[in-house]
Amino acid sequence: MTKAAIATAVGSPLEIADVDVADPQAGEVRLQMGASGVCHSDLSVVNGTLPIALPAVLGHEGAGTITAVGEGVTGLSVGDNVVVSWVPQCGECYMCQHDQGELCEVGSLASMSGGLLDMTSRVSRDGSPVSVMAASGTFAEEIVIPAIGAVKIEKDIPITAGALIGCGVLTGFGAAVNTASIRKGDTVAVVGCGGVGLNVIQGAKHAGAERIIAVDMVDGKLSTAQKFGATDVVNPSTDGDAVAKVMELSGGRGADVAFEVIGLGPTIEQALQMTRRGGQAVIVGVPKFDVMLTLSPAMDLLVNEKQIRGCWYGGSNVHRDVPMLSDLYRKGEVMLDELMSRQITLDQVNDALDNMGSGEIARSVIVY
Ligand code: PAD
Ligand code: ZN
Repeated sequence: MTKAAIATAVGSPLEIADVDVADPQAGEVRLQMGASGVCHSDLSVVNGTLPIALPAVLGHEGAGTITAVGEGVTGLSVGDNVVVSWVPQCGECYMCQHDQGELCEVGSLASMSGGLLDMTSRVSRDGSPVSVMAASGTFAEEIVIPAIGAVKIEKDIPITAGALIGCGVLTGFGAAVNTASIRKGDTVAVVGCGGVGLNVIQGAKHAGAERIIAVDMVDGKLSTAQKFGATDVVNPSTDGDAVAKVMELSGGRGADVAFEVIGLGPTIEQALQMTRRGGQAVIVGVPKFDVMLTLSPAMDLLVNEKQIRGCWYGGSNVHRDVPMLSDLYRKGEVMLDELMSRQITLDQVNDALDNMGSGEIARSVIVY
């Protein structure tokens, strides 16, 4: 028996329950979870923004230790610490071969299926199957995942830091470093400075951005943003219109790159409006699936030659980027411990979801 946090219906708190986790099949590994961050995408399942098959074990940002390996698994052994990739990446399909591992043809199907690569889950409760979020379901003491979704990290990386790499860091840092084309000296705007947005900020700094304008409705988030590299802050609830403020701070031209890291139609449009002519708007936040945008192809895309880029999982090749981020952490060039505002137990996960918006919390991290 394994304790897990299960979403049973949209709008209901997660149930903490005992589940059975079957042995790993061929190409799978079993993990004793070490830690799991609580990401806004988990909340998006609970509030219905992100539809997945329920009941499901939530959680997709985690790291743990391998306790069993299935048949045919190579390169991973019992005792290894691994980061869980919420898009398993095979390295061999068309997308992986074209440096778009985040869209892996094998892994992304699994990731949306509620199961593993064969689209079935290893988790059951009282004999009935329970789905897992994003081919993982890290809100559980033990999980089974595809081996191609397990990325080994060295033992000097704290397991909590490894967990945070798994979603927020890969996504945010990758949005700035992989998806956007930030040039040295650029001005960027980051709309939404939660767990993912803070990583966009540190990624933009790493990529050479000179001015980083952080936009958020909560002052506490903005002071954290400054610690991660924001040079200017805008709180639209007290400072006025975010677009006007960013225009003013960028000499009337707009940001070279503007990131939306919330997942709302109006703020995505704001990000596009605050992007300079010829610049890029990078959309990271995940809105409801029926949200549509208003934009003028003639003005926005042609006359003003703006680019809109979607960013899934930070455009990350996890097998390349997890070791790269671990190295940067070792060298003190990426902040991971500072992202963890508080450590909680699995039983406190509903509380963490409720407190997501609070100014003090960048990330709550479940430690098992
Ligand atoms: P979070 O809740 O920690 O942060 C969201 C931030 O936005 C908070 O600081 C809010 O205060 C702020 N905010 C909310 N409304 C506004 C507003 N109108 N104007 C300005 N600021 C506002 O979330 P997170 O950082 O964990 O996730 C952010 C989004 O990124 C969310 O939509 C999540 O689902 C998405 C995500 N996308 C991917 C991907 O692959 N694209 C991966 C992981 C998460
Ligand atoms: Zn996430």
